[in-house]
Amino acid sequence: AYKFWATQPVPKFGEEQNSNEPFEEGPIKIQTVDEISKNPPPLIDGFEWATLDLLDDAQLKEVWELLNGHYVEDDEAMFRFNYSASILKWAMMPPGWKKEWHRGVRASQSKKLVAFIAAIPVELRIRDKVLHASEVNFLCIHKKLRSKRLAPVLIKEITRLCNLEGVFQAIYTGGIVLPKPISTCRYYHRAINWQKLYDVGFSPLPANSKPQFQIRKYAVPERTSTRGLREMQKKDIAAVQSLLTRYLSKYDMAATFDKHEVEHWLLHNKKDAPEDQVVWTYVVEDDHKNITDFVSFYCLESSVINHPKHSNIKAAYLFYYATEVGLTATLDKDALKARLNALVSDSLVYCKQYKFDVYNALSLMDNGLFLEDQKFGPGDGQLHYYLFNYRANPIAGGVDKRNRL
Ligand code: YNC
Ligand code: MG
Repeated sequence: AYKFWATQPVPKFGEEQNSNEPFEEGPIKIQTVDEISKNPPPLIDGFEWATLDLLDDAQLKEVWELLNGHYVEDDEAMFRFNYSASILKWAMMPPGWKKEWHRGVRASQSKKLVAFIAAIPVELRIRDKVLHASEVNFLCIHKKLRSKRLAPVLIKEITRLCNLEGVFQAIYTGGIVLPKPISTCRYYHRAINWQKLYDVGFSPLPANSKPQFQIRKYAVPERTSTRGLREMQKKDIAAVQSLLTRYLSKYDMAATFDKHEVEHWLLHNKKDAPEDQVVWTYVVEDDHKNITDFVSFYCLESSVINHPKHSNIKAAYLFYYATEVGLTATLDKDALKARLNALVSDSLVYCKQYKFDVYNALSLMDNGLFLEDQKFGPGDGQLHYYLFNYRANPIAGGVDKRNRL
């Protein structure tokens, strides 16, 4: 098994397990840029490599079409992620993005896009070391070209393109088990429009319950409760960057964010195109005009496959948050739990106002402190986190990492 992955610089199952002592962390294979091939690996006859220019709306649309028809589905093929064009730009074009890292395969004759893979730069801290790494995502092969060993070729090509830029480590996530997860999270879901989620087969009706009980259970308050809560603005970027950086420092693994990245990931939206909003961020400003907390979520719809009444589920994904309450010299866990519950509960009010059907979150960061209280329930989906070319001790809970895929 794992014919391809056995050839790659990733840990194998069963390795490092004869000792409970933590081991020294670091790269598995050391290379330099001049050892890297200047040419892509060969493709089977009839196909050719292409770099996709996402600034060109026509090419962005081609990527959107491929993903819309062929990207990640649930096990029962009822739902498929439906990334909007604006979320694709947001996810693939953060500060430092490279056109070369948006790589596709076209049919040589028709020029139709049939496969894709993307990477973005990320400064990734693992315990006390910061890696100049990439994050690989949006690996997708047209359904008619599956099981032909094209995925390993795409992975080798994105590796080469990262290596050519001096990047030799990567992080990626997936629902499938590969050698070898550094951490595993579970998806949690908080119904907002329970009736619709029930109609499409996403939410079950528990035995002994009735639809009206479920609808009542998931009712959301009309108004938020945290004093000083307001939409994040440009003037908040420095304060939010400082707060986020201090908050993330308590986790074993987290991306590091400079001010440009904070602006991109939390304040991406264009005022003139509210319908394209991808991320919502709210800050708490105290009486002295200090930013003491923030919470954010992003929008990712899923297509409902073959349903007579509904074609889309509008899902909000809990994204980054931070609070000064979690940063006191002696941590008051009850106070932190109360504060995070208040922030997430208020973000749920906004999710409802913006007509989201469901609020999703992962079992990472401090989410264990509020998931149950906020009526998030565990889903079937797991998300495994992987590092490429870096040996690291397992990370228990509290991985930062965007709640995605
Ligand atoms: C996967 N998701 O195990 P072995 S997540 C990694 N991630 O290899 P074939 C995967 N590897 O087991 P198919 C993978 N899925 O023999 C499969 N594989 O060693 C491995 N689905 O290739 C698999 N998107 O071409 C096996 O398979 C080999 O035709 C089989 O294509 C797979 O974006 C896929 O779920 C997933 O479009 C493309 O099923 C296709 O089935 C598809 O015969 C729907 O491939 C969409 C979907 C995946 C979402 C994601 C993260 C990708 C990470 C890739 C690894 C990056 C490594 C770091 C590189 C940069 C390094 C630097 C620096
Ligand atoms: Mg294939």
